[in-house]
Amino acid sequence: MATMADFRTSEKSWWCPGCGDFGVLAALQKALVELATEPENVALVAGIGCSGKIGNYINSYNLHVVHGRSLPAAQAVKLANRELTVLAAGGDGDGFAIGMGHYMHALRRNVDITYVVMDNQIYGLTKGQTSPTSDGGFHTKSTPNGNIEKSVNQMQLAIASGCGFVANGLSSNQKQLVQIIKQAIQFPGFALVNTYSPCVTFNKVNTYDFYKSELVNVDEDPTYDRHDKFAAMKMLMEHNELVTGIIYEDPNSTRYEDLVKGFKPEGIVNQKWEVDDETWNKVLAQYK
Ligand SMILES: Cc1ncc(C[n+]2csc(CCOP(=O)(O)OP(=O)(O)O)c2C)c(N)n1
Ligand code: SF4
Ligand SMILES: [Mg+2]
Repeated sequence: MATMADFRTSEKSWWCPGCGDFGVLAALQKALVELATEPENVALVAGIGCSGKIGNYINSYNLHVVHGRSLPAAQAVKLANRELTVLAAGGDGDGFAIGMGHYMHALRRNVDITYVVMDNQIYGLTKGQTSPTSDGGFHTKSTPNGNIEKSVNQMQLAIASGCGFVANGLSSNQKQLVQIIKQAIQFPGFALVNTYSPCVTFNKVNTYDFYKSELVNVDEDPTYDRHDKFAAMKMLMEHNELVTGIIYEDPNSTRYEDLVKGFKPEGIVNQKWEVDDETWNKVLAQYK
């Protein structure tokens, strides 16, 4: 059985000391170990950003794609080989600025992948610009007079768009984040694991201390019903998305894969071709 060491690489880390992404990486590796997953059965598709470098540090299949395109690539990988555990990962800019169009449609499509977002409410890699999840009034190089745009509420958006698993973790709360990621991977359909993953270099407002004092943990509330969509939306709206835990889970999720007529249970890579040479050559001839 694979250990934590099996999921590590020898790549030197790019991340600043104290970056929240270290915690997300460790939780992801631990979740994969605890689920008895082997590195050769995992495919991680990462976008561009400090967060997108996570794929360099996990020993698995790793696709580092163009900015904002982790979701289309990850869905394609899953449809081609459904035996793989497919993860997509990236930052708030990657997912909710340039990648927003793909986010919306992946949510409602419900292919069985897990999307791990490292939300630091800023563009870290490009040295500190306002992102779609930055708070109003936030001062950065790109908004020197304070952010005047409203922020994206990615978890409410996910629920409203039909996503069946919506969770949020804090990168420093390993115990909770490992549990969340494990359940997300086991969920039959698209699972959003948002994380607050502080950028210690460029965001001096949304710090570890800020999140620790502001976050409400639904996992600690025995009266909270994660299957109640209205309660989930209310919770997120009331607390301005500063909520951790498994916020919404659809007990009746049906995967995209299960609805495609004629879609075979085994991945394309393991299917036998049922086309004879003559037919195949005729098809090819059309493209000459
Ligand atoms: C098409 C394209 N546009 C812009 C960029 C520049 N760029 C690289 S990363 C990034 C934003 C990163 O922010 P985020 O996704 O929040 O990741 P973080 O670095 O904060 O983890 C931008 C705008 C790019 N690489 N490609
Ligand atoms: S710049 Fe921010 S997000 Fe990027 S590695 Fe450093 S602390 Fe992390
Ligand atoms: Mg960011």
